[in-house]
Amino acid sequence: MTEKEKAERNAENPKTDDLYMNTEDGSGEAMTTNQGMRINDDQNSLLAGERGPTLMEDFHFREKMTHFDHERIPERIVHARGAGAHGYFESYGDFSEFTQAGFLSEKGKKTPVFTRFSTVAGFKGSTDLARDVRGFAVKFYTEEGNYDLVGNNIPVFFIQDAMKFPDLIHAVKPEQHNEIPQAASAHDTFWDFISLMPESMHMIMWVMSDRALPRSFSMMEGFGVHTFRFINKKNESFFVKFHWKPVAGTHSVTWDEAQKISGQDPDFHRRDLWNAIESGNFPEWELGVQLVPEQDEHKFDFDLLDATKIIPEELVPVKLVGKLVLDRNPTNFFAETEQIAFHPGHLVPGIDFTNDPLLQGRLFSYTDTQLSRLGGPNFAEIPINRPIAPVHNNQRGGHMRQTINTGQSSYHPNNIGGGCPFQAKMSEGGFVSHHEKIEGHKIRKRSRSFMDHFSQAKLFFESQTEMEQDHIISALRFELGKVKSEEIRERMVGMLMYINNELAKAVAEGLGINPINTPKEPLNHSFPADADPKDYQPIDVSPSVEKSPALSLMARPGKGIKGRMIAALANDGVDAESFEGFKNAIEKEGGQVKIISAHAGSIADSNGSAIKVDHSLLTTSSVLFDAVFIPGGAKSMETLHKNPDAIRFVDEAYKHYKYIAVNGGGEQLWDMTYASKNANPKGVLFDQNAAAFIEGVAQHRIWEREDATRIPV
Ligand code: HDD
Repeated sequence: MTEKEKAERNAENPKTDDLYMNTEDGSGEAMTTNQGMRINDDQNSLLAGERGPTLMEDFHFREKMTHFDHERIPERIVHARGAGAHGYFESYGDFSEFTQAGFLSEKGKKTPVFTRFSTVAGFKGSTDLARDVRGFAVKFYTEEGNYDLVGNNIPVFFIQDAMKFPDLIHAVKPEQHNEIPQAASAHDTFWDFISLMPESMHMIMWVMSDRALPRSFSMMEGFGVHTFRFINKKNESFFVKFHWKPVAGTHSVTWDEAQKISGQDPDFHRRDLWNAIESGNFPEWELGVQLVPEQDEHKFDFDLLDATKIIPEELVPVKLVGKLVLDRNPTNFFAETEQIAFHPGHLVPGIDFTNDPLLQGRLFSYTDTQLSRLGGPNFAEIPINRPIAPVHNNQRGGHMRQTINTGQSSYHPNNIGGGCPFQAKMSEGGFVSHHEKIEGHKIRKRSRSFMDHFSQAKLFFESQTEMEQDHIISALRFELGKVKSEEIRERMVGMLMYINNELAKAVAEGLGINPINTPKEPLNHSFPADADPKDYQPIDVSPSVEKSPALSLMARPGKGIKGRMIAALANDGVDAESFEGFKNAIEKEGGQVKIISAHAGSIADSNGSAIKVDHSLLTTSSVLFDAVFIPGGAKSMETLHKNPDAIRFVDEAYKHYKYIAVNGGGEQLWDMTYASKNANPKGVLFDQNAAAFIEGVAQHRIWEREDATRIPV
C-alpha cells in the first residue's frame, strides 16, 4: 500500500491519533536532554583527564543511563506476549431494541478501536505458536466512554470461579523450582491441577484442538466468554454472548508446523498481522451476539452464569451486528500495545455484567494489575488508554498525573465550583446498573447447576470432524507424554473416559496405559475442607444438543485467499510469463507471493529482468507459507532440483497438506521429492491455471491427503 493510499484511508476512517497522539520523531531537530537543553556530545562521558575516571557531575550521562535502566515495565502476569492494531468498528444497524449502547445505535456508525491479541502462558519473549488460548481484547473508544470487550479465541474457560485463577496460572506457567518449560502446558504441574478439576474438561477439549494453533490472528474466532447483559432504553434486559467471526474463515496450523515455526519465526503471528495491514489486506471480523430474553434464563440444561459452557448456536443463533476492521499498525509498540490497559469492567450504558463468579472476580483483578504494571492510578491518562469522551471528576494526584486540574474545588457537592462537575441524569447518558433482584445468604458454595462438567466436553469432541478428533488425541498424547508422573497420566485418562470412551482409549494406548485401571472417584478435588465431597462431584446431564457442527473449524472456511502467503520457488532463468501470471493473479486476490531462491539478492528471469529475492532457502522454511508455486524455466530448475533444501521445502509443504502448483519445467524439482513417489498426489496441480490454484489455497489444506504423514521431514 502506498503512503498516499494510506493517507486517504486514514482520512476516511475514525481514528484516535488526532485525539491522543503525542508523537515525536526528532526530524530536523537537535538532540536535547529531558530538560530541553541542547546536547553537543552524545559519544563520550565527562572524564577527569583524557584517561581518567568518569565524573559524577556528568548529568547528561546519568540522565540517559537512568532512563535506560528503567525502560522496562513489568510484563503482564498472563497474556504477556501480544500484538495489537488500530482499526474501527462499524455497526450494521440500529440495535436499540436490545441495547442502548451508542456504538450499536445506527447503521454505518463507526467507532475507533484498538485490538490486542495475545498468548496466555508464555513470557513476553516467548513464541507465538505455543499451544495456548489466544487473548482477543478490543477497546472501543466510544462517544460514551471506553468499552472493553476482553475475550479469548475460545468461548469457555478452565475454571468457574475467579478464586482459582492464581492456581490455574501457577500450574500452567513454568514450574517454580526451575522455571521450565516456557510457553507450554505439557508438564506435570499443569496436568496435575487439571486432572483434579473436572470443570476444566470442556476447555481442555478446545485447547487440545486445532483452535489452540491458529494460522493467523485474522483466522480465529473471538468470544466474550461470559454471559453479559444488554439493556435497552426501556430497561429491559437480554443475556448476551459475544462472538467475533473472522471473515477470512477459521484456519489452523498442524502441531508439527507449530513446533517448527516456533524456531523459524517465533514472531509468526505478530509479523502476519503487521504484514497484512501494511499490504492493505486488512483483517476483518463480524461481531455476533446470541441474545436470550431475561425470562428465558433457566430454559437451558446448563447455567448461563457458568463460564465453562457455551450456548450452542443450534439453540440460539448468532445475530451479526457489526464489523471490526484493523487497518493501522501501531506507531510505537511500547507506547500502544504494551501500555494499553484493558478491563472487563470498562462498560458503556446498555451493557452490564451478570453474576458469573469468574467475571465478578475479573472486575477486581484488572485494575489491580494495572497499578503495578503501569505504576499507579493514572494509567487511564496514558495516551492509548484515554477515552475520546471527555473526562471530568474529582480524582486528583497520584504518580505521574498528567492533567492539570484548575479551580479551587475537588469534591462534590460544592458551591465554589458551581456544583461542577455535576452528576449526569439518565437522559444525559448515565450508567445505571441493571435492577436485578438479589436476595441470599452470604455463602461460599458452588451452585449445583454448575456441576455438569462433561456434557459439553463430549458435545465439543463429538462435533469435530474425524481429522480434528485425531488432532485432539495426538495433542493429548503429546501433552501427557511429557508428564513424568504416571499417576497424573492415569488420572487424566480416567477423566477422559467421562468425555468419550474412544478418545480415552486412543490416548491411553499412546501412553501405554490400560484405561480400565484408571481411578474413577472422586473426580473433583476442588471443594472446601469441611464440605461433603459428594456435593462437589460432577452431575450427569443429557444435553439438548448432541452435535453442534458450528464447533468444527471446518464450519467456517471463509472466502478467498486474503492474507495467505505463497512461496514461489525460483532461481535465475525462471520462466517470466509463468511466474508473473501466477503472481499477479494471487496478489489480485489479496494473497502475497514471496520469492524463495538458492541465493539472496535478486534473480534474472527468462527475459533478463531482475526479480528481488525475498528469502534464500537458508533463511526461510515451508512452514511459514500456506502453499507453494514452482514456476518453470529450464535454467532455474537445473539449479533447484539439485538443491536439498528446495526438495525438502516441497516435501514438507506436502506433509503439511498444502497446495502445490507445478508449472512447465517445475516438474524437474517435483520429481526429486519423496512426495512424487505417489502416483496420484492430491492437491498437487500440474500445469493448471492460477484460478484453480487460488481456489485450492482458499480451502487452506487438503486434509484427505492420506499419505502426508509418512513424508520423512
Ligand atoms: Fe484475564 C489479561 C482475557 C480470566 C486476570 N485477560 C487478560 C487479557 C485477556 C484476558 C484478553 C489480555 C488483555 C491485554 O491484551 O492486555 N481473562 C480473559 C478471559 C477470561 C479471563 C476471556 C475468562 C473468561 N483473567 C481472568 C481471570 C482473572 C484474570 C479469572 C483474575 C481473576 N487477565 C487477568 C489480569 C490480566 C489479564 C491478571 C493480566 C494483564 C492485564 O490483566 O492487564 O488482570
